[in-house]
Amino acid sequence: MFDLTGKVALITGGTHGIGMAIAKALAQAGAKICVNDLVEERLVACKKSYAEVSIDVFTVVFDVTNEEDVDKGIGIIESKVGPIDILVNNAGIIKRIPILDMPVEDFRQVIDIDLIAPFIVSKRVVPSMISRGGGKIINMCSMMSVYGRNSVSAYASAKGGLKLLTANMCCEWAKHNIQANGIGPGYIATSQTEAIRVNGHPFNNLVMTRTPAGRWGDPEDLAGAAVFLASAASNYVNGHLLFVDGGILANFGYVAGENELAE
Ligand code: NAP
Ligand code: GCO
Repeated sequence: MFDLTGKVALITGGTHGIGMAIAKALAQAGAKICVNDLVEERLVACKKSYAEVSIDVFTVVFDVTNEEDVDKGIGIIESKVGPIDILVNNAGIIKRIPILDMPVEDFRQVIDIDLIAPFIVSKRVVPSMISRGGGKIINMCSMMSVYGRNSVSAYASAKGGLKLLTANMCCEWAKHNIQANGIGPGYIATSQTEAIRVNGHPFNNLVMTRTPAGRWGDPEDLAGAAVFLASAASNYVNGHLLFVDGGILANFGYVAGENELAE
């Protein structure tokens, strides 16, 4: 039930980080992998990394926020590889700026990429899924789909919206045997979190103490959840947000030493 042989998967922004880890996992389960990026050079560079694990990745340049670009890019995939069975809306950015200091253009850019782009790409891919009897959509949500924190208002607004866009995809497309679910990673060691992960950074200390697993997540920690939500194993799972977070959302406070909080 976890076999993806014969399936075509598009992972947006899959040239590194979480997207690449998920793409490699879907490939290991049998899927043919397609990734896009904004920049050709990054696609050329990622091919080498995929080839190191014997994955012949199909790459295409398009901006997920541009409807025309998306239409062309998906058209290239459909003609060169085949219709998309699994769509992972992974591409995303974050801007950590307090509300009062944040230019509206910055807020809008995060919403465009993290929320409106999954709408645009899904809208382009789903008609073919419907005509072929079904498909899988995985939206890359976040802990910030359910929590805010200082300085990430745009990101949390986008990821919160993406959680409910996922629910609406479920409501509208379940009858076509399309399952749309989200993955909510905890704090994962990628370029997105580099700035807050340096040793001694207060946020690094917070993550290390608040996460029961006692570590930052690796992109590969998300692989199993992605294969599950991309496969027949999740055919009755829909509109769900699956957190993969080392237990942080289950933890109200600090995980202090064994007995410090015992009495
Ligand atoms: P990342 O390393 O920054 O990767 C993001 C990818 O999205 C990059 O390949 C980037 O391409 C691509 N991208 C950005 N804007 C794009 C656009 N307009 N068109 C096409 N591609 C675009 O980040 P990550 O940590 O792997 O995150 C991947 C996803 O997981 C994001 O949605 C993020 O919000 C989410 N997430 C991350 C964490 C975490 O702790 N890292 C936790 C929860 C959720 P370029 O490199 O060319 O810019
Ligand atoms: C931040 C982090 C988080 C993580 C992730 C948590 O600045 O708080 O970047 O947003 O990336 O989204 O799920």
